[in-house]
Amino acid sequence: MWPKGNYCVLLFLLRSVLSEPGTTNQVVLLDTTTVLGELDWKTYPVNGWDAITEMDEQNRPIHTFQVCHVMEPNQNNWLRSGWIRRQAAQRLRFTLRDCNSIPWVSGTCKETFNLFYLQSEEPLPSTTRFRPTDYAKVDTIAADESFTQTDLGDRVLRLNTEVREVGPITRKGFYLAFQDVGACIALVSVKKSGRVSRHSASHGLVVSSGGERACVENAEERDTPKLYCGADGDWLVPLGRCVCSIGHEEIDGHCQACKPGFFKAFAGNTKCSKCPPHSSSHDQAATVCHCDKSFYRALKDPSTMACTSPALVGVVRKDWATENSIALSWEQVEQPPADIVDYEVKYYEREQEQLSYSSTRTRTPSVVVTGLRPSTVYVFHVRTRTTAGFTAYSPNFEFSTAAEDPDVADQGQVLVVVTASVGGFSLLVILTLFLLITGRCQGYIKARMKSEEKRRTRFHSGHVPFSGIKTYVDPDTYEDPTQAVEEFAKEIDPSYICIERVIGAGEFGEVCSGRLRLPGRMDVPVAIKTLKGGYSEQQRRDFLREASIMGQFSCTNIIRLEGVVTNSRPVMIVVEYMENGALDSFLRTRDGQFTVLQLVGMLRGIAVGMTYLSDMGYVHRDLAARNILIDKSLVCKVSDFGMSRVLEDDSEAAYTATGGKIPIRWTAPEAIAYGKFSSASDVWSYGIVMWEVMSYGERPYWEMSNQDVILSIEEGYRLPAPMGCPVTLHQLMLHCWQKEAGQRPNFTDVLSFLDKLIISPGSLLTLANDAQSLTDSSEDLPDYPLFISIGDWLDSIKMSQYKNNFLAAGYTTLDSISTMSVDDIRRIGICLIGHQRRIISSIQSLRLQLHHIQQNGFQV
Ligand code: ACK
Repeated sequence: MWPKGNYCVLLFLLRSVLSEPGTTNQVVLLDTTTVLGELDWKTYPVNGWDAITEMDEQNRPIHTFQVCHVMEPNQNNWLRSGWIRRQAAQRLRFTLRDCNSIPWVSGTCKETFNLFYLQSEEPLPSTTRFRPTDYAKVDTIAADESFTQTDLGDRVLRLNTEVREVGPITRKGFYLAFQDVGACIALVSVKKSGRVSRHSASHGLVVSSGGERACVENAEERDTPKLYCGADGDWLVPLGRCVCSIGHEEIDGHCQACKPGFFKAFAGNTKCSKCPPHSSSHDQAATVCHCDKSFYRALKDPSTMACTSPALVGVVRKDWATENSIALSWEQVEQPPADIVDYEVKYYEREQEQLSYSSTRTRTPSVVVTGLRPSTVYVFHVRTRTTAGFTAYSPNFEFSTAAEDPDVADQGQVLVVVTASVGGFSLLVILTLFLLITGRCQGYIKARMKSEEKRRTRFHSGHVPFSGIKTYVDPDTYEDPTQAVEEFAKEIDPSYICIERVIGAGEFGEVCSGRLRLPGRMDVPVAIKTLKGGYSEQQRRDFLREASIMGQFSCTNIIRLEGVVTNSRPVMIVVEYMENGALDSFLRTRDGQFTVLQLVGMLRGIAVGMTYLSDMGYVHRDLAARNILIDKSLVCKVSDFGMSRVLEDDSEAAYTATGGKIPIRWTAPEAIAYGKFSSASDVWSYGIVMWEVMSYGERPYWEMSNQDVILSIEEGYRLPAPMGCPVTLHQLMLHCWQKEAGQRPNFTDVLSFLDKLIISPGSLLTLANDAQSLTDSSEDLPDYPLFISIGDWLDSIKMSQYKNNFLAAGYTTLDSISTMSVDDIRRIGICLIGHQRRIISSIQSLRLQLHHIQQNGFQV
């Protein structure tokens, strides 16, 4: 139970309402304000959610359920409803306390909860065991608005309303289950809405006369009927809507012409945009801004793009090509209007039609582009960066790579053959996939580069061209950061983005899921990060900074940027959608459900992404499982780039003595002490991510304080192997946690080590010795004063139900349990693997703390 007045409580009121067909009457089926007895709701574990009766603002009693375990990490508390007869839709109303308003819970507090359901023909017998895996996820629910204590202090219930459709329900009824993973939520009611009622939505911009409906002047009809839920929980079906035509924007229900100096190139509910630099519009209702004299825009450039001074580049020639690379050169301009800084070469596979492109920079008018596919036509275009800005792109030039040379054995193929003989078919498939994936991260595979180089010498001895490996360009080096966004991120017309639902909350605004519908392309599921209103210019820059970083990367294990919306409100960053969300919470809800090989596969993906980043010269600084996203095929991708400089967004980041904000548990000692961030410090963090993955999302160093973590690391302690972790993986972790940065492996080493493990999975069979594996050279534990009892300890880790198991087996003191192994834990009758894991982790933490106390004395 938490101190009164410090947290919001969770109020739960079940009120079921049925909409009668064709009417707006609602029939109250169940109202907890009138129910005196217990509701048929169950909690798992028993001490997760509490049933409590509260008074509402009119002093009426409400049966409530409460949960707010925001101080402890790794929450997994379930609340299951009674059996609900089948209906069409469920409506949820709740309040959600924001984590920012609870300062000491950084890292543990969440702002979402998960909604699940289970279908059945009839209510399940009361003896049925609750198994989370039986339940299908409906959604992660996040608040549109979160409230602080002050908001709640006035006793007026301010509510968020969320509507979710459950199903399709094919059985007679279902249960709802609410999974709390560490939030402070107040659910106030759940309603059932039974029927779909059809309304024709009048969406503004509509005139009616004699029953006829039409769009206002300069508006046009969009016949994309879309199902959405109205505020009363019923389904509304708009029959069409009107949007302002090109050159017009909506003002007070009318479509008015864009003013001179502004333009609007697409029909839609967006505002007219200011003309891009070096262009202007002199008339009203401009659909495009024309380039000023002596400035040009390439034919295919979008109308949102600035006009630039004339292209400085003439013809681009192909000097030579191998199966994986193409060498290009072009004429240096004789009299550039400003000093040339460098050239940018953009390229993509012709068949891909610019779905994704890569780019590279060179200071000389030549380049060797590597990492290409054999017998493939690529489209290249080049532009020059001068001290006065970029020129326009050259026209497109198409060149093909050479056909594959059958004499030169491909290393990847050799590897696959070896794998097939070693590990059988499934491993072959896994490895082949890995190799394919790896091959798609252009410009970084060292092995390929070597054989590539050999061939290059054969074709072109004596010439030492620019390497062609992309390097990361820090957006902060741009005088005008908007230029970096323009350069690295595609502007998307907001009418192509269909936002479907809120999936979470970021530092700058909500994160939503939706679809990107580019004309002539298949729909792409996307995640949309929004910048909430009222932002300052600095916040807008910080927000978009992430896009200008992400847009430079092209690797299967790095989250892909689809584009940005900067010319209208809200400002958005659109990225690929990752069905399973953040890796840490995903693993926490799937405790013990993957094979070691699957976990290693996840780690390998992260290592591929990090190898790519380090080869690009990019240091992440905040590598942690919470910043890895995982998709439905369990492919892991590195994300969260915006905060590589300032870690304001990361709830784990703490202020250091030097004023920086650092996620202590994940950060290498030299980075904490002197701010010395490097790829080697990223490798340290990678070791921590390995530990998080192998322990299914356990919190590194458990409940130790940041200060104790720093001291323990300084004294040479390292995290012990998680339960069930192969000893080889723990050794790799320890290698990543070498005190001297120079002695740590680099990401290429990590990757090849993991590959070796995958090729010979036998090496994964030897498990580290569970509770005994502290990595210092320590010795027998001394006699400790007993600070707390076994009961207190079990309460603190929410395992109170096992008190009797410990006592009956003779474990009465803390030091008596400190040497227990997982076998001991099983022997005293603790069978659930998640519980064994939690207890063993805590014992390891205790050992670490006890040892620390032995060395430093006990400080109150
Ligand atoms: O664990 P989650 O569901 O995964 O909750 C967080 C939330 O948004 C706030 O960051 C989710 N999220 C962020 N980016 C994506 C993405 N590209 N695809 C799917 N979910 C995402 C994240």
